[in-house]
Amino acid sequence: MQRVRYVFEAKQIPYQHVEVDLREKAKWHLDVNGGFIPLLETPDGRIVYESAVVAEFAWNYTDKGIPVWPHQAKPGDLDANMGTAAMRLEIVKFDKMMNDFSFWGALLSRFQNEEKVAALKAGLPQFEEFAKTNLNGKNFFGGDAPMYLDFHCCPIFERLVLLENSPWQHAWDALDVANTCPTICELVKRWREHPVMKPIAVNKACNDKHLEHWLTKEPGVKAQLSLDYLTPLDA
Ligand SMILES: N[C@@H](CCC(=O)N[C@@H](CS)C(=O)NCC(=O)O)C(=O)O
Repeated sequence: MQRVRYVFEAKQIPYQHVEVDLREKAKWHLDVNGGFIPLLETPDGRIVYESAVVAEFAWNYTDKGIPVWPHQAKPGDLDANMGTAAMRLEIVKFDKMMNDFSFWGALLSRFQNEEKVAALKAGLPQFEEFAKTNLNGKNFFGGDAPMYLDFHCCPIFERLVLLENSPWQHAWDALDVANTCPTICELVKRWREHPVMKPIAVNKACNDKHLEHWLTKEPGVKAQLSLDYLTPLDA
């Protein structure tokens, strides 16, 4: 969800950001895609969903903003196109690691399933190595500016880093994120401070409320994102 917002900002596409309460899904939303976000609706009412599809829509829609793939800055250039292909392969590698090390499984267990947490903890050095290799001494995977590999990975890394001083501090401690993933922590800091991301970066207070609410659920039951998290912050 967050990934799509970051890409829309980076491509300077004007959009209306609409928050929905996933605890009280509207019928139209359930009918469209079972009530999942993100979802993009054009002014004339056409809808696409699935974050990967909506992100692809954004980078194809306009040349404005940040070029998110190496070839976009240099169409027809062999090296630049190979750069895009290499970046796509890194995304495949990252997704495989997410799967192999049970990232979502551990998160959905609120980092309380010992087996899943252990699997993720064992994989974290590989995520760190992945980050180091792809940064290659630069600020972002894309070099001086973020590119799609950053958009793909940083929203995930952000979830890890936001565990610090959160209601899920147990996860931050169990995974030993600070010591195992210093490169990732630094990358997330730069990402959240980047002028394009900063205004829309995940709000830590809202995220904490979500994590806190999640702890009130039965184990294995996911807390739905709610507008309640926003209300006290606006007040
Ligand atoms: N594959 C979908 C997954 C989207 C997804 O799971 N979104 C969550 C919020 S981050 C959601 O809508 N959850 C509602 C639900 O679980 O009913 C995508 O990438 O767009």
